[in-house]
Amino acid sequence: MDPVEEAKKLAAFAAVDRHVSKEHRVIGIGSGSTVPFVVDRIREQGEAVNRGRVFVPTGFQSQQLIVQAGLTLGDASQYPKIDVTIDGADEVDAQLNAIKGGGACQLREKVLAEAADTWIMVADYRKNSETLGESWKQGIPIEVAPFAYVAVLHRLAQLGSPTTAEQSTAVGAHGQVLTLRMGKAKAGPVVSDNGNFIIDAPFPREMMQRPAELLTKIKLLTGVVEVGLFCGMAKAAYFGNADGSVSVRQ
Ligand code: ABF
Repeated sequence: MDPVEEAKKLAAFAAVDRHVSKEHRVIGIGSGSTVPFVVDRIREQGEAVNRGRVFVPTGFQSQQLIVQAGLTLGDASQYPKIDVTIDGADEVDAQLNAIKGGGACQLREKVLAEAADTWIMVADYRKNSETLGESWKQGIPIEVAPFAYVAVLHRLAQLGSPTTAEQSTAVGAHGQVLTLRMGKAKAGPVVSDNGNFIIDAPFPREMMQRPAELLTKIKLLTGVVEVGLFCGMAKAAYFGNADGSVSVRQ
């Protein structure tokens, strides 16, 4: 197996082994390419245990995963309280703050993170950072109401998100600029599972060092539905390493 895939698997297996026990009845399943390993490991706990469980997805991809694994699908509207949710991340810092939403699922991911007694992140070693914005360079994913996207872009620029490559490089934002996320063929914007658009907003390095402050500022902009900054929410993050070990941050 490719070393990065192996690292994802190690993290997912370790997190399930430590945090998903027989008593857990309602389980949140996150999005991304690490989460299939979470579902694999949960299946390995056996049919008898899984028969009494309900699995709540963070989006269409995880819904498919749950169905294909033969597990029972639930909906967030039925389960405001979840025992444990396990999800991926785009980047995690030393204080367990995270950037999420590279897959445009951050709204449902945050609802399931907040609903969970225990919220755990799983990722490969590339996501393990000291400060947010070191390895995830495209900016903070922000879900916005389509009607308001131009107004929100304007307000994000006023907040300090760079709009030119020169400005971006000067503030330590890797030359990335404030962008409305477009689909692969660039024929139109990416649309989330909730019918909204996604803006990717890089910020100066010094603002990224205080993610909770930045989250509050962005969240207050009218038209913003949810921000892909998850601050102070996780009980632990599991990182699979290239040498076959797992690092746990808690
Ligand atoms: C979701 O999937 C996200 O919030 C994040 O964007 C992504 C992580 O994916 P992967 O596990 O593929 O790195 O959890």
